[in-house]
Amino acid sequence: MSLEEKINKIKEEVKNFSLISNDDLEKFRMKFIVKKSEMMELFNQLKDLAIEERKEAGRILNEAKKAIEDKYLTHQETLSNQSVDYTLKEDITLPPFYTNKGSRHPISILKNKIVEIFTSIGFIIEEGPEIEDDWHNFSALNFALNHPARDMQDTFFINMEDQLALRTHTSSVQIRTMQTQKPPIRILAPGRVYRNEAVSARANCFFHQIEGLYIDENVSFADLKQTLFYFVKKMYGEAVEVRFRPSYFPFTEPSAEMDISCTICKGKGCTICKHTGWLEILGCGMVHPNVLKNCGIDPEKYSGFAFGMGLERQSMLLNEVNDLRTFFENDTRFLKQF
Ligand code: 2NL
Repeated sequence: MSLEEKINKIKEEVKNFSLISNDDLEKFRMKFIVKKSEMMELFNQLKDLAIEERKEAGRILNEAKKAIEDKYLTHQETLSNQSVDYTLKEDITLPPFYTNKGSRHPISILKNKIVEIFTSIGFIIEEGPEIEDDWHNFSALNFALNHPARDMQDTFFINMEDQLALRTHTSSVQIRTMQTQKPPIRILAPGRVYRNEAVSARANCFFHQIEGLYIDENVSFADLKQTLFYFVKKMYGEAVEVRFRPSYFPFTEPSAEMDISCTICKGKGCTICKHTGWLEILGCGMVHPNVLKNCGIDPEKYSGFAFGMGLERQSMLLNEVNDLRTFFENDTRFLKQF
């Protein structure tokens, strides 16, 4: 085949090559444009021709090369314009549809922080049923038979025959854990609890608690204090001060309430701390020997500490919320501030 015939053959191929996609464009480039392509190889053959033929053949070859490049560039441009459609179909001057983005509930935020601090020092999360029997909620915890918390006025009973009630604290979770696990036990029990109370700015018929329990050999009140010191410093900052006041719970002996220096006025006195400089944040104590016995743990061998705190109270102090009911109304104008 003469050079001229070869060129004509290529011209025919170029003409019939359909360039629909970017893929086609690349195949076209490989076949006709790159240095090693069939087309470009023809330029090497010019040197085999006689001088007078070489001039004419060179002209035809360059013409073909130009046509190839033109076809390539034209289709490249068309294809690149096709890939994105910039024409506006909507009226962009209209206001957008309003959407309400969800956010974490302030009680969940606080719970997650507390869980994070205690799990980082080896406590494990435990959960249990919200409907409890009398034994797990009261008897095992050393409540006297005539204790007022057992009254209908204070507790929501569901079934009087079986003495089933909505749990009034998450202590029942710890009772269940002590019955089924051997010490050492280090657990944290977060959850919702229920009390038969008139709803007001300071009280609700349900709220959220986190209780903690640590049982092992030789656990002392010093361990209790150090663990809770660690917790409040992580939670409220290194500068926070702590004090313990003697208290009473049926399930701990001795019992104490723990205060921190007021986070708002730094202990100087303000309306939040009622000018005392202190905020009460939790109750605690050494687990009563009767409670250990009730759960099958030998109080001669083991001892432990426990603590409990209400989340709504702490969240109110931290965020200067003055009505507890706002936590349960699910008004997004309130919730999205956290
Ligand atoms: C408070 C006080 C407290 C406990 C909870 C507890 C649990 C078991 C045994 C002994 Cl199984 N104690 N829990 C102990 C002391 C205080 O809560 O003011 N809560 C809101």
